[in-house]
Amino acid sequence: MNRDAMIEAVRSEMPERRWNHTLGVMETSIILAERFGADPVKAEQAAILHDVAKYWQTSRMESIIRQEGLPADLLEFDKELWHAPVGAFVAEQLFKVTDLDVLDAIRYHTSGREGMTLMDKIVCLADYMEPGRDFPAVHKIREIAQHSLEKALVAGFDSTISYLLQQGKRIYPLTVAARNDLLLFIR
Ligand code: DGI
Ligand code: FE
Ligand code: FE
Ligand code: FE
Repeated sequence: MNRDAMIEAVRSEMPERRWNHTLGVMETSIILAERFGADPVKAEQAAILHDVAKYWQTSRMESIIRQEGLPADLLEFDKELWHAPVGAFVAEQLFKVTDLDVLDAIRYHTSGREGMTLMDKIVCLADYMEPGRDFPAVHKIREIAQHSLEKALVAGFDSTISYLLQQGKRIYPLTVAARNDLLLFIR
């Protein structure tokens, strides 16, 4: 599917506010790809698709997770995590994306993972710091991202983990693994 058709198809899956967020992630992913030496075309494609399943019904996401053999442990954690692996499935099956860098960047954009690729890092960080985002740590994250992708991502995961702790929620192990691994990377 070409870029314009993909944009229209994804846009129709979400309210305007979420589409504006996606536009922000596209713009920021391109900037970060250029800054840190990744392919901006791939980064933009992952950004376009990253939240494609965000507004799918929980039951629809759950069916895909079960039927398609996506990690079943997700079902025991916050539903907010589900749209990322489901989105990668949709990108592959419906949008016919074959590039593993793009698919994995979608799959891990929420949780992160141990051994994040450059593309994983770019899309995950762009999702945290796109211009429409406004949470206490975002200014600091944008500043750190001027020089370090990994340090900025740690700051992002720190803010998510703090929030989850405050809410008394469970933390998905991949998020802890992602943060631990990034801390080794920057030491
Ligand atoms: O889809 P977006 O809103 O653009 O952002 P996202 O895909 O990064 O989703 C973030 C939400 O997921 C955020 O509200 C926190 C929630 N969440 C719940 N459990 C976890 C989690 N995020 C991470 N990284 N790890 C968790 O265990
Ligand atoms: Fe998301
Ligand atoms: Fe995120
Ligand atoms: Fe997002």
